[in-house]
Amino acid sequence: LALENELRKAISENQFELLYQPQVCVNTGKMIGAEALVRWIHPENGMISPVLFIPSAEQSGLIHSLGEIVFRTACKELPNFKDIPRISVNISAKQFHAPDFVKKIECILNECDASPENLELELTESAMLADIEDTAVKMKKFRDMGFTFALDDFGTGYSSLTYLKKLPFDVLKIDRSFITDIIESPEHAGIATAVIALGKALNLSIVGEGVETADHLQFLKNEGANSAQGYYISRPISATDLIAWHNQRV
Ligand code: G
Ligand code: G
Ligand code: MN
Ligand code: NA
Repeated sequence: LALENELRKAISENQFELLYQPQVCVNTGKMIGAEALVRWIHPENGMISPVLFIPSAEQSGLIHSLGEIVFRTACKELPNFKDIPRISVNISAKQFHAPDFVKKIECILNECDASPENLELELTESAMLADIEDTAVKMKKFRDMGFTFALDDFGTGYSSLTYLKKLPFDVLKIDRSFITDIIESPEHAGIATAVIALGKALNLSIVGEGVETADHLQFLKNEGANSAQGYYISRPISATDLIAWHNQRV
């Protein structure tokens, strides 16, 4: 409850900042996009990771206003990223299923004069589990507006193939837990290979997450994945650093 109250205050004072983690094409090394990752800049405790406050935000319902802050911040920073093909924003299940979610997003786009063409929404499997019909209807609305969709953390949830077939995703993100061990574990490598093949069969673009070594990157390239994200490429960085990083690559 102490955390919840602090979080409430943080939301009213907007103590949040977005970092961006670049994603690159495995073949050319060119930047294809970046994922926005929220950080709480606490006045006394400094930077706090979302793993420490997103669960509390979800439980308390504060995720709705926190999610709005995140999306608004990304929209406001978008004009600075004009040469970056796409910025992905994480959306929690609870946030996505709120009855007024589509309307809220439309309002923020208007307010910021932002266009969804370069925006991608990242959903996890838990988001679909809640209500596949609601998910399908909302995804359609967002796609008509110009958003694309990524399925995040693939392999860690229920990984139902029904979701993949029924829901219009553009990108499949292989969870980093599978990438971490590919060199040491033939089983993990096998899973990663199978997931890449599955995604390709469904015409999805495959992003490997948690790429920490040259071997990880080479593996993804050999297996036909499209892009990579991870510390080997770059840690999550500030908006200013992201622009510099992008300019230095092209
Ligand atoms: O970047 P990092 O280690 O800090 O992220 C930890 C977790 O928090 C990841 O699972 C990531 O998807 C999640 N996360 C990061 N930013 C956001 C956000 O803006 N909204 C939501 N719902 N989750 C986020
Ligand atoms: O669940 P999601 O994929 O949104 O989470 C992204 C999280 O993974 C963030 O917390 C980010 O900081 C973290 N991350 C990004 N790249 C790497 C990596 O190469 N290794 C590890 N261990 N974590 C990473
Ligand atoms: Mn993500
Ligand atoms: Na992930």
